[in-house]
Amino acid sequence: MKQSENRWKILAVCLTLTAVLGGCISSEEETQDNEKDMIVVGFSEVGAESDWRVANTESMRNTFVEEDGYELMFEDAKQKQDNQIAAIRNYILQEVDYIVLAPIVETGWDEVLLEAKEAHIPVIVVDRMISVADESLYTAWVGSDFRAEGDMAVEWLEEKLKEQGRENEEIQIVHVQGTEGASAQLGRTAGLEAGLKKHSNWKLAARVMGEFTQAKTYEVILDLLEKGTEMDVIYCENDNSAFGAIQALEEKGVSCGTDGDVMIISFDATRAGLTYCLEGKINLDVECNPLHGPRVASIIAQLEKGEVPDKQWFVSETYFTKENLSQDLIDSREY
Ligand code: GYE
Repeated sequence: MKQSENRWKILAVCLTLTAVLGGCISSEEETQDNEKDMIVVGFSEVGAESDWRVANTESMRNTFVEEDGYELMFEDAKQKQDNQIAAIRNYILQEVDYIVLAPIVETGWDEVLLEAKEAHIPVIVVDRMISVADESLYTAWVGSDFRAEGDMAVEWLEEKLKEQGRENEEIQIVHVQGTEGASAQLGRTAGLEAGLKKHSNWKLAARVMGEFTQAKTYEVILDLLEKGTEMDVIYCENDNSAFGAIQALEEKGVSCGTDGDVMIISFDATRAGLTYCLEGKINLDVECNPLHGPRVASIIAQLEKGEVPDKQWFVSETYFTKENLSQDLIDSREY
């Protein structure tokens, strides 16, 4: 090979190497830039106790996707506050950009949220509320007005009993409570309490813990039926509780719903709940919207722009009975 040819070959190799290395460096820079641009969200979810919860988790997972510039870290707390506290501490260590907390109960958050505040990580609370001495420990909250939901149910019952000419009759109410200390339990319970206070003929036949699950409610209602507890109404604090109550009633041959002996009041209005409602097994299903993903994303978008989001954002809701439902409506709903 001639010397000049050799020189060209060496030059060509050098140029190729430079291009490849240059490419490597620039793609590494790009990756770093991408990582920098990604918004990292650490979400601590309550668990998977109900259809509502599953829809809530899906809403978060579908919103905080890579294509939209998010990295989502997800922890299922399996109904234990200690797990949520550990998850938050982990998110702080990982230096996430935002912490999203769906708290199991309202109290017990001050210490860990102070740690998040000291790490300058905004905390967005979803669904249930928190009760903290210093409101600056969280940036914003979005969820439902659970007391208003309870009031809606009570107003409906008042009207229904009037319509049936039973407004002065003694009405035996079984109250199935959700997870103790959760806002959804506290608000819905407060609504019923007010109804019981207002109507001296409304009697609390029993108050039992259903923990927002079908299995637990089935168990406690079965037990009440076996004891011979009288019941005209079962006030279930969510759809899955209503499913458990209906399961127990059916097993014992007690009819319920629009043409039955026991009225079923429920909350959530998930597709499964509304299907029971359309079938006439649930008399009333008060809506509780779990689709918080896009709402949290819009709070984050505001924060990214340096804006101050509203401290509290109540989602507006309605209620369903067999009369205002159709299969088309159920099919058109997202959860
Ligand atoms: O009603 C229930 C879920 O906090 C609003 O939690 C939520 C409640 C919902 O397990 O189904």
